[in-house]
Amino acid sequence: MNAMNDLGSLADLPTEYVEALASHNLVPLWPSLRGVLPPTKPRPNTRATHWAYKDIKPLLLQAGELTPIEKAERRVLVLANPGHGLDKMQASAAIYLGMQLLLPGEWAPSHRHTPNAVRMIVEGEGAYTTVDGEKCPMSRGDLILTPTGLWHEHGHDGTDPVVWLDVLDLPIIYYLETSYHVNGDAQTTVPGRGDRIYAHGGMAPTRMFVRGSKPYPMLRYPWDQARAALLTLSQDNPQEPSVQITYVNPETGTDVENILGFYAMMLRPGQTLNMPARSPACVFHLIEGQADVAIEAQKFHLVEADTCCAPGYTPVTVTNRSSSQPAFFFLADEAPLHRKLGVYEVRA
Ligand code: GTQ
Repeated sequence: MNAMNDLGSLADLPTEYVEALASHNLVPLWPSLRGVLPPTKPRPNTRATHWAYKDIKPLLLQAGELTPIEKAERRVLVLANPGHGLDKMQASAAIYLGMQLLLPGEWAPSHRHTPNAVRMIVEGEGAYTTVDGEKCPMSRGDLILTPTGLWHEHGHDGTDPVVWLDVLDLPIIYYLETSYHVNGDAQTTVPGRGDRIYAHGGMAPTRMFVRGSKPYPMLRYPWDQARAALLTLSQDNPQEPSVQITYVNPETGTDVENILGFYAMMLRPGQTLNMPARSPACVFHLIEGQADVAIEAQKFHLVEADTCCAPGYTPVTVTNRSSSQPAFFFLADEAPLHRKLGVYEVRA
């Protein structure tokens, strides 16, 4: 016999008893036991959700007219998952997504905070982020890190609006009651760029006695190099269905940040890829091409600059709608966190 017996509910108990418990800050477990430990798999609040760039962009440009940068510090529209409630500003349990606009001549002042962030550049040229004194130019598809505790500010010397996708681990840092920021003065730019030093695969600078003095030696991952790596990977492994790279720390080979993982994925022309159910929630942002993302009963039609998210423990099928051109995604997930916590799972 399966031991899935019905458990008692709160209504089974005398009101005076429940009130007596509450007056001593006590709660009976059994009415909530199945809720906190559901059978066989979690019941995520995270819902499969699609944010179309064509819907975001006009509203973001309107924010540029309505709210000067001085009144916003960061002019961002948050991509909020309705399953968590929009006010929670969460895409998933651990992932925050925001679309940020910087207009020519604007400056988003220097600050640092405990959550880790990355930027995926969506549109526009001429902006830069200065991280830990390193001035990182922003171009479409580039990935720029602002890891925990590092000073960062955004500026724009170009002529057209620049938009990027912010991905932060803010929800989990906030939940842990460890989220705060510090404002600072404009940074002095220091010479030397990690993306130049580590531009040649498999070669890291030799330092006398100590390797790698910086915990985050590379802050900018240019899209042209990621794209070229994917095309080579595809050509050299024609039988391999998954064409994906992980953004790694070039000194250690580990994920670039501690909590969220970041990847670029290519689908060959016409390809359909079945991704197994895994415990982490995952975000898909289409950099180039046109693709469908099917998550359980939902099927999203993505065009360039669109973003969607899938809850964990859910298989996802991605299809390149073009029969002649590859499609390129940027992915973000919670895998590093799940691995560190020992809860990472793949279900065949
Ligand atoms: O650009 O530093 O979307 O601090 C949220 C918080 C962006 C940023 C966000 C931030 C930033």
